Amino acid sequence: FAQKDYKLWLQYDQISNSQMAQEYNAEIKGIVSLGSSETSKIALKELELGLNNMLGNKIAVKSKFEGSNNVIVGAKSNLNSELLKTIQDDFNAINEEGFIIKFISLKNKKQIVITGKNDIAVLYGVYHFLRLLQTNKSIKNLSIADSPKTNIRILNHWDNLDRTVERGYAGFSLWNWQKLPDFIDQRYIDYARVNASIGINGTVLTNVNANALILTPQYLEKVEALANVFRLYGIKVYLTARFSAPIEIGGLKTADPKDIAVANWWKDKAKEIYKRIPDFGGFLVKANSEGQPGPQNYGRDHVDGANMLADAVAPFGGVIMWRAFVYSEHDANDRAKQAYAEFQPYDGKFKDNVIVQVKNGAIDFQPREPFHPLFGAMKKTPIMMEFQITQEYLGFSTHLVYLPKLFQEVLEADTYQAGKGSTVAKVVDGSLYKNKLSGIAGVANIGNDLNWTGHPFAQANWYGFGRLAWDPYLDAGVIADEWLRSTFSNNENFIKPVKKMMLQSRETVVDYMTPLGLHHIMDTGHHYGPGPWVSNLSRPEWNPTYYHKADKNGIGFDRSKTGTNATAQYASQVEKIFDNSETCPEQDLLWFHHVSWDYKLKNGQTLWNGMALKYQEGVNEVHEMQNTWNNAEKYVDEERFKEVQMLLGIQYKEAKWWRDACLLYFQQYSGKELPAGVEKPT
Ligand code: GCW
Repeated sequence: FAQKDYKLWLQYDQISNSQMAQEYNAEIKGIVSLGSSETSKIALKELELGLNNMLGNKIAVKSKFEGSNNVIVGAKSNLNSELLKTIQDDFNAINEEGFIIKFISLKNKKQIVITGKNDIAVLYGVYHFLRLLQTNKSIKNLSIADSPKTNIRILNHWDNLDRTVERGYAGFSLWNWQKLPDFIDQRYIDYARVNASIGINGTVLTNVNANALILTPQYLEKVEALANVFRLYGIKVYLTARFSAPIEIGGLKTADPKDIAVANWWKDKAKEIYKRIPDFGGFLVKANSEGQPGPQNYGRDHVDGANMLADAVAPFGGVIMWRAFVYSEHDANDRAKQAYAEFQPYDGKFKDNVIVQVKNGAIDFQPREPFHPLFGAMKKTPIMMEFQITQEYLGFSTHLVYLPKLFQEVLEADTYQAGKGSTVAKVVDGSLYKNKLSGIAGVANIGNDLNWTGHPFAQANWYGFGRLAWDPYLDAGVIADEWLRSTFSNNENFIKPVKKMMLQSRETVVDYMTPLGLHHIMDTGHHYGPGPWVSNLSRPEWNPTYYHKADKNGIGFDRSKTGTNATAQYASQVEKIFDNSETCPEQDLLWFHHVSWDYKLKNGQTLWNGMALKYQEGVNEVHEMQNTWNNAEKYVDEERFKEVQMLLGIQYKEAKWWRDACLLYFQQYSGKELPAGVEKPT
């Protein structure tokens, strides 16, 4: 029934382009698998499945290299000396997780080798090879050496033990704690497989708003069962550590990180976990943030807390991912400044196996935020990226928004922290300051919905996240192209318009929700739909009015020198640009400046008119998305076509809702008429 939806980007449809089918059939005659591990078997099975389906005939699996044009799959240690000789040098071009795909000549016969330094790397190579076919790329004379640029490529599941998912819009958690450890749902295997196909190598199973129970033996036994499945696909399991766990499940009176009994409790806990899961990845910690317990409850700081946990996992090679998502209602002057103010001074103080996890922007996963000032500003501390794949502030799994565009914008941003070219990508892949640890995390948008992500196009955000975690320099357009071809069709008449729609979709959501640097004006709590008027929440910085600051004079948050001076947290070159409303990119204008309703925009419009026109543009663009999709009907199976069509219908309705609600509300302050071209609210 939901076959197509469920298979995500691993459809392996038969190649319909006859020229390519001919090439592949000529180039691929057999498979020789050299390894014998479980992971090798998985790689072989995948290759058989993919090739048989795509080529439409059964490819011979041989035990020897008989004949030519075999796909020879195996890790370096499995290659015989003759084969190894032909490819030896290529190994210098890859790291531990990298792969080689290469046509070689062996005894005067042409063969295709897929290899790497271990079986997981080979598996990555197999998926890459299959992707080339899925996307109809020529494989003639292939010679590829590719390695992931980051160490930790990880999903953060905000999954609770009762299977609800915080900010999850695709059903319940995949982890069926009640049936684990003995019942291994096929879904766990499929999940691992799909993640391996895009190079994801870690998963945090539990919500950062953590429940300490996960660390009890009853649950660790279940975690172990999942780890046993995921390991074969190169995926390490991590858990969130609730800072007060020593009290809640350990019977101690305190969780003070300087208390010896507390430190020992964590050491014992780590030992217990590693006994079950020798390759356990480590802990992700949200401490002293939004009411979560942390070291500050005991007069200690983030360094004390992180280092104490780091010591516990260090003997086993574990890491601590310590989140910098902190802000306090006691310093409500500017929430955007707080993480930097608190964490930057800790630079150089964390143990080697601590990596600080920073959200892409300083507020919270908005449709657009300028990059977080902490990137590049901690020169002696590895910083990892936290993207949100689930669309908490971007219309849940209901609106079509292609997020790799957002991710790419942030990764390409130049922090100037070590001179021109100090991009965020170079910070997170560790190359800027030569960090040993590097990583990219994505808050997962996955649940037990039949299609995994709720919206069929939200699958592209999972896919794109994985591809960018592997290589933060990839282009969002290339990724969209790959995804569309692997997921739907290689027909150019489909690809061209639908890719264009995807690439535009992020700007579209910005236009109809938060144009020109507006942010956090979603309705409160759930963050769905407009709520710029909300002003009665207990914490001032939770109120949308705190962020837009609309009044008779104008609108926007003055974060320049005349305001909160948040701009000073950036390198001077960036600070200068953001600080002046004339040089500040218009897309961030109201993020950094409070400007009058008559302020002149670059296109000559007044701010009020320009803003109204942007809202209208967003609505128009969604309408265009509907047209594009309707024209794509003949290239798509009925089920997915209808789903997307209905969802776009909702998106259109809600884009208008956003436009009308925001303009009517802001109009009370601007006191101005809507310009020509903007539909009057009904
Ligand atoms: O985005 C906000 C969410 C919270 C979340 C928090 C965080 C897990 O609204 O639901 O809590 O950020 O990232 O810790």
